[in-house]
Amino acid sequence: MERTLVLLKPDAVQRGLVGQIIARLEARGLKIAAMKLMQMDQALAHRHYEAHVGKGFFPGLVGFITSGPLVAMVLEGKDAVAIVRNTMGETNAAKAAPGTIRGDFAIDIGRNLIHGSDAVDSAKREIAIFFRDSEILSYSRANDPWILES
Ligand code: IDP
Ligand code: MG
Repeated sequence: MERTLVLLKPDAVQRGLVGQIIARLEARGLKIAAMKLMQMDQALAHRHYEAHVGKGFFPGLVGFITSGPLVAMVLEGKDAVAIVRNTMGETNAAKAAPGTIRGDFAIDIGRNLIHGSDAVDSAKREIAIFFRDSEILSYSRANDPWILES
């Protein structure tokens, strides 16, 4: 089953939105395969956001993402990467559709609450940055057949 990395960024923790955001992702049918509260340091931030090194917003992004605790999760499900992305909404929270996490809870591109991997390959790379294999659990839930046909 497909897996993706989700980060509930420091603004989500500070604003007390962690529970509401996880509730939306769980309600969608995604399964929590791994989860922890942690604080990113500079090295981890550079590794995770390596595609953005050198961009104008990069120093601000690193300052923000390392500024306090965040929740890191691996979510699992059919098309988990795309499902998380469309549940999150657009990167620029000001343009995110109502009904999405960013569209309902955020207004600024630099305070957009949540990260979700943008492709299966990047999900694999990002999950390995945050979690050891032994921290990622495979299990079935009693209601799985009511969420996925197969
Ligand atoms: P994503 O989080 O929707 O995948 P990316 O383009 O990968 O968006 O950018 C990573 C993060 O960098 C964004 O979530 C946002 O926090 C920040 N970011 C991206 N573009 C800008 C910008 O133009 N100004 C400020 N922050 C930005
Ligand atoms: Mg991205």
